[in-house]
Amino acid sequence: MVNNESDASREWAAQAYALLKQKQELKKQEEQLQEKQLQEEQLKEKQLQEEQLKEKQLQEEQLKEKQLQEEQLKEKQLQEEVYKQDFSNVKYETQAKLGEFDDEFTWSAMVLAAQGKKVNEISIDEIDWLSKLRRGLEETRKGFVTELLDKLGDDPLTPESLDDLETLLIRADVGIDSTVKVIDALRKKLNEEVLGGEEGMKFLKDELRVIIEKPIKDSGTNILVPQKGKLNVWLIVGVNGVGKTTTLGKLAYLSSKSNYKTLIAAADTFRAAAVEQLKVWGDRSKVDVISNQSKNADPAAVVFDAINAAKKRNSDLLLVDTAGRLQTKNNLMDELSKIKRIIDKKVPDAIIESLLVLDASQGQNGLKQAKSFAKSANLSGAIITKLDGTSRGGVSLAVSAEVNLPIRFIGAGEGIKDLRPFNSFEFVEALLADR
Ligand SMILES: Nc1nc2c(ncn2[C@@H]2O[C@H](COP(=O)(O)OP(=O)(O)OP(=O)(O)O)[C@@H](O)[C@H]2O)c(=O)[nH]1
Ligand SMILES: [Mg+2]
Repeated sequence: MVNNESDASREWAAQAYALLKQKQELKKQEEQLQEKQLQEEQLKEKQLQEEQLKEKQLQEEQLKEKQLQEEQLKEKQLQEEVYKQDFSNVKYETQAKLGEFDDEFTWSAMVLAAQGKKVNEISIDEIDWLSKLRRGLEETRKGFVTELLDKLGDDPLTPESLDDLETLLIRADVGIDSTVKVIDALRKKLNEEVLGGEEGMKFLKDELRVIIEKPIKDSGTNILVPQKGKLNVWLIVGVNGVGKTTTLGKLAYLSSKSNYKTLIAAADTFRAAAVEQLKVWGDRSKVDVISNQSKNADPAAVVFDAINAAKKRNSDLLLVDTAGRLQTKNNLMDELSKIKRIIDKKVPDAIIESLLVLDASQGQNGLKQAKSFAKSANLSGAIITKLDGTSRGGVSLAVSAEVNLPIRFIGAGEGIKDLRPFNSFEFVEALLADR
């Protein structure tokens, strides 16, 4: 082989090698590019899948939300229906009739006589109410007094019968505080003297009365009535369904019948049928209702309008119906304080009463509501409703003892006259009526 030739071949081989190397490099680059593209595609695919998943989840959530809304709407419609039925059926005849000369009449007359009423001062209305109250508290009595009387009999009280009494009082929702107070007082009395069954019962009644009277005495006002010469504003508050609107209707009747110029503010703008329900009560008691029919009306704005109307008409009493349920409990309290601010601003010398309505049939639950409202709503009194047909009338005592709220009115029925100013003597007598 000549040198020249071999030089040329080396040159050729070197070129070939360089070319091959270049090719290999290119291929490698191409492969890397492909790899990169693949990765990018996979990433895109993944992102797409994730987006689709999210979209799907969102759709599902929206569907759920919609179903929930539909259910809520249905529930609301159903409730409105029930309400409509409720208040179209309410008995509102205002003429009480004289019933039979029976046990009920005798008992009612005796209760009135015990309070110093003369024979010619007794009215059919009073007898009617007392009979209703006694009948209403029958269920509470059944689980409590009847058993108590069986246990006590006519024998003198013993420490053991006090233990029984303690259990019975707690079972009747009287509450721990009041029960302990009563039992302690009885125990102390027993240490001093022998107490027969009858005396024991009298002492028990006295003690229950002391408990229930304490917040009333502390308030300095025996019976709550509008003060003449000023605008009195009574806010009717409480959780949903306890009987606020019904109670307000009965109050409107009581007050207009007692010649107070009365006006109603429909500040429950949360529930659609609330205004309509109030207007029915307004018609019955011949009291005007100030309302704002527009959707999402502001309760404070309704109160604003109502105060203007009350000032113009020189009203004595403005009764304000409020919502029992808002989206949250805080909203409810905020709304109440907003209403109060409006009143303070517009009529600084108005006399404001915040009256908590409690459904007696809710027992200890009602007591819890009272405690939580009392903390945030600056209450001045309580109204106990639905004392008819519940076995938990004893809760009235717990409200007095544990929340220190004066009970101002009690309701025992759905009729317009089934609400009266609270009278502790009559209440305790009715609670322990079998003796
Ligand atoms: N048996 C009985 N039923 C009552 C009494 N007070 C109210 N009710 C009934 O309780 C139900 C609810 O009463 P409302 O006055 O609408 O209650 P509310 O607190 O205004 O309810 P919301 O506005 O939904 O918060 C109605 O069916 C009333 O007739 C009562 O003293 N006795
Ligand atoms: Mg209402």
